[in-house]
Amino acid sequence: MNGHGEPSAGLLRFPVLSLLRLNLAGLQLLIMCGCTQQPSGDSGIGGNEDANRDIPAAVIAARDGAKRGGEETAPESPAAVTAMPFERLSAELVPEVIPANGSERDYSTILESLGSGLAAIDVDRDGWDDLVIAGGGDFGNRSVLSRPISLLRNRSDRFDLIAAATVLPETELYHHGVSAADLNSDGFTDFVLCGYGGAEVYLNAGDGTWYSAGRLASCDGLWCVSAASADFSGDGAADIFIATYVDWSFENDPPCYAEDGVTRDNCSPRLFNGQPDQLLLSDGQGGYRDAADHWGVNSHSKALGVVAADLDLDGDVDLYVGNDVMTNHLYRNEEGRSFEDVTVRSGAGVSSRGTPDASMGVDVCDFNGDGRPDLWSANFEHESFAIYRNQGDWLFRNVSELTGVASIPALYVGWGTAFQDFDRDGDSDVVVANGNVVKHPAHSAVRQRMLLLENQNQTWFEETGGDPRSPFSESREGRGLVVLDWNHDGRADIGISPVNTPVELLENRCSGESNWLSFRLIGTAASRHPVGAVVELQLRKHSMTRQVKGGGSYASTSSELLLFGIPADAEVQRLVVHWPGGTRTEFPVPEFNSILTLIEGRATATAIPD
Ligand SMILES: [Ca+2]
Ligand SMILES: [Ca+2]
Ligand SMILES: [Ca+2]
Ligand SMILES: [Ca+2]
Repeated sequence: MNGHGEPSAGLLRFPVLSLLRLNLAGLQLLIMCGCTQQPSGDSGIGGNEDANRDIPAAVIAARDGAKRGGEETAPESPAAVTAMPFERLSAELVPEVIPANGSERDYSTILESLGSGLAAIDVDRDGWDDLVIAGGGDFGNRSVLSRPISLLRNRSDRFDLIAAATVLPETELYHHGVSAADLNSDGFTDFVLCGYGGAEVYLNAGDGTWYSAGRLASCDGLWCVSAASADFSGDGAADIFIATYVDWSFENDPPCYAEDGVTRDNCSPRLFNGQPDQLLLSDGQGGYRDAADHWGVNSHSKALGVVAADLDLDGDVDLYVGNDVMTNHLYRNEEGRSFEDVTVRSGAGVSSRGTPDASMGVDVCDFNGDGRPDLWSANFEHESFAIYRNQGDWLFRNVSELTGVASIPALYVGWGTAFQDFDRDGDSDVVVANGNVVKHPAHSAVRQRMLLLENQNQTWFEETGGDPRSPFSESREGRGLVVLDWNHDGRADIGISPVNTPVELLENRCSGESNWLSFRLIGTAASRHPVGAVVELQLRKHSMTRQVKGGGSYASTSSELLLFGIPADAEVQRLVVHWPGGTRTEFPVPEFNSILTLIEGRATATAIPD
């Protein structure tokens, strides 16, 4: 603790403060390159006034406000940017899988409002990310039923639908979340299935099949939605945090109505009590110890999304939990012994008005390139999506207005979401899948379009939709969302699992001269899937960082690969990984446009074959 100043440099695993000495004045924008305007990477940070010529005036205003150090003022919206070209893969390439919620049974329960997610998992380690898709659920006679999980195997040029019964045991859960992680550190990715009434662990047998390791006992009877796995205790074994929702059941199912007062509709979570979130600490032998009470994360909140990452870069993994209609929670890991609830003093729990938002999907990313991980929350209609800039020392400033995020029309109910540099200009953009929670909304649509917000100069987010040919212009009941590079072209693609319509793979077709690097990290002293590890690419005048995260999005898990877009004129001078626990490994600078495995303590990187 050192007051409200900068974090103690001695605690940090890499020199954030040096990264903070960024002068945003020099970010240049080059010509249109097929996706959007491309700022230069390496010449960009620290430049001259000529560089201002092509920068939208509003961005300069925001930047100059920040430079003055006085009260920042929100810039006006810059001119519209070119939509990024994404194409939905055809049904020939992505066989039909339809997650469902049972809404056609007309029970109109709140259970129907959540939908379900998916995970990008390389199930058999052939190098290609596959898709594990939650099936959702159905209703019997005032009873809750499961639907099967689906697997789409990536054959490098198409996906094949694998019959679920041939690769994994059936679940009895009406389920939402697929939270992927290597839970037993054998190199093959496992997952936790979160559902109404519990959470079930599926372990990967290593041959493309899974077996059930049973339900997590402490979650029995709870409505589990999302999970995040990471080594919270620092003993090398992957632990699990489970986000739980409310106490609805058919015995606690008050009738709710649409605005006309007559038509039945799904109830609001405000009518129900929140349930206690769960923390399971691994004993390294396949067993788990309930630690939610002792670690101080047993909040009876109405949690939907969770992301685990090292937010203060001190070597342990912290937690951000998105709660519906309640304050979000931010937990600081106290050296692997417990969590401290720093929500109130951090400012990361509420809107810019100080009110709780209805948060669904959450993510972490250093959007402004200062080296510190920032927070993102996709919220409800009549609220703003929220971006919280990490100021250091566990202070997070809500900069939704300052970054243009608050300018997005407040019509959207946001769920699955992820940061990623989709246009490979060196900064992280953000995508959100949207859809309503009720069947008869009064002021907005049931089906909603997705939002792709392009990061401009690490200062401002501009919505890039609007092209009627884009899959982003189509409306869906959006829920689950993952990012993966399905075809290894270095362009980050998007997988989505809407409610009651087919899963889609949106392929990124951005063109341009930029380069890319993609990394899979393997811990040795740190846990094998090293959540909290930071890859740092040092360019001539600044660094780019990406962190391995646990959980994130909504009920979904994106690819474990960290994909960097690298502007065409950028030159990578060093590649350093900062591992959880505080060690670092420097690797030789790799050839551009490759996928590499980086192992803690080894000096060489290994190419992942394609
Ligand atoms: Ca495993
Ligand atoms: Ca930490
Ligand atoms: Ca970008
Ligand atoms: Ca791609």
